[in-house]
Amino acid sequence: MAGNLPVSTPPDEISIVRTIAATIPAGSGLFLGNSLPIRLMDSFAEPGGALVSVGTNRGASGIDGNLATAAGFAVGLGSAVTAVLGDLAVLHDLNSFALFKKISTPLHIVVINNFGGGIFQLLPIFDYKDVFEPCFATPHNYHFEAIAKMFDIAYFNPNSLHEFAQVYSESLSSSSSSLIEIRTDREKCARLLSDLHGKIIVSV
Ligand SMILES: Cc1ncc(C[n+]2csc(CCOP(=O)(O)OP(=O)(O)O)c2C)c(N)n1
Ligand SMILES: [Mg+2]
Repeated sequence: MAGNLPVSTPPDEISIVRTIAATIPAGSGLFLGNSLPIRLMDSFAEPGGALVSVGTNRGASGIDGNLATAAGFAVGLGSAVTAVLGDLAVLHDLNSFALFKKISTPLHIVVINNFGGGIFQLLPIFDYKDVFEPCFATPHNYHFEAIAKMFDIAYFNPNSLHEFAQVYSESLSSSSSSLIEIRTDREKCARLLSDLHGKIIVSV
């Protein structure tokens, strides 16, 4: 599932996308939100997985309209879609959850909630904590359970990679949409990425 990469509890973001890549069924759709989700999937999904249709939307600015696009992607595809999105991208498009009851194909939304913009930790500004947190990470304390309840969507909050794999597989077998929120530690993700990059040996 997560290959030889370190697996932690709560799950790290790399292992989450690798689990999705290893589990998603052939013929379904994979919608990748902007920021880290699309980059982590591109960098770390193991090759040789099921053949799926992949959708994205660069957006007007980037993280806008990702949920609405995932819903349109599912309608166009006519089959179940797994959408992997960051918390800020989901917060930016909350009203689009209203679409999910209106479409006949299920959408399984996996929200990687690292409580802010994790991608910015890959920039040199990360070293300047006083400006980094308020101006770049834009942290928050929001969870998504009440949103799922408001829009009548099944909600899951797995705490380990094992639990996530189980919940995700169960959701895939359901004909209803689901919202799976995984709370992660964005500093840990940044450290993990930096460790992995440090281990890459380029030979020419
Ligand atoms: C509409 C819009 N607002 C702001 C930005 C700037 N921006 C780019 S990535 C990002 C952070 C996204 O956070 P999240 O969706 O939680 O993903 P993460 O970086 O944590 O993976 C922001 C705010 C943008 N691209 N589009
Ligand atoms: Mg985030």
